[in-house]
Amino acid sequence: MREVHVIDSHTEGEPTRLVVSGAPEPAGKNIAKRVETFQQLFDLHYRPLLLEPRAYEAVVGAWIGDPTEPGCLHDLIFFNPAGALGMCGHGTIGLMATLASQGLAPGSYNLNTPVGLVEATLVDSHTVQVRNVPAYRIAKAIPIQVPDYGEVVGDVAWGGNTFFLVKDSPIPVLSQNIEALMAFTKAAMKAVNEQGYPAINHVEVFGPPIREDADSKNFVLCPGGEYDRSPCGTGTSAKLACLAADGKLLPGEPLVQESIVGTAFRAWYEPLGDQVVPTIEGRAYVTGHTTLIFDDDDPLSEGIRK
Ligand code: PYC
Repeated sequence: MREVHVIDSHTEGEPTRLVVSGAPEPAGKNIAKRVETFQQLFDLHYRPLLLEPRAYEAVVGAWIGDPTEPGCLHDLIFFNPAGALGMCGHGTIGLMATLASQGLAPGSYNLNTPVGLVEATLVDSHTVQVRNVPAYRIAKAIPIQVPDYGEVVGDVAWGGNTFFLVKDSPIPVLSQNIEALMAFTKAAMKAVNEQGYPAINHVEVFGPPIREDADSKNFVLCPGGEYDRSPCGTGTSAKLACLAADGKLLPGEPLVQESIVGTAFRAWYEPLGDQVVPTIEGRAYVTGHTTLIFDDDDPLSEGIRK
């Protein structure tokens, strides 16, 4: 029997599961090597932590280890049921709030992720600002033919993961439309991957906000086939890059991005040549300390595979 200890949190509604002990360490002398080892361990040791019956597919996992870069608090690998992620904004906020609950003092800390260093500032025990890796637009207003929906136009941008940001959603971005938004964004993901952009692993659509303090409401489809309950930190970073490239948002000007469940991130950017350095602010709360049990006799110890 194996036991894995995790601490769960949610960031503006989106869950993060931090692995505390019981899973083998992804060894490596740098973060790229660690990701290679992680991919070998993923199917047996990390994927089951996110699947039913021990979790559900919206959960994002976080592994932390000793830093292989000087000046960093930790090496950090995020993963969802499809594999390792480049970066995860809500997950970084969840991680920092979890570490705060374990005694980490307010302040700024560097974290070494597979896509570069990010700086996370613990403002108080729940509020975290993440200064992300530089974000940039890759392509503007590309037309994609989406079966059953027709032509859809969107930007392609990097914000720590690669996003297709759809301009006019054929489905209104409202919580009562989640099923229809799932169907549309899955079709758009398949179409955009097949029509020249295989690296895109998130699709983001926008609509008018419902909250009075927000500028926009979004819905984000993630690689595991689930949607982000938070406004998505890397997706908000990709959006900042597009707004900056279009001259629609000035450096330092705040953007309040509402999520599909009505929570929000505040975000702004600093210019860096033709890229931007985004900062995302949100709140996270610890929801549980759990010991997951993997009984040798359990036919579902690897989780329910779809
Ligand atoms: O907040 O960057 C994010 C994120 C990516 C996938 C789920 N959340």
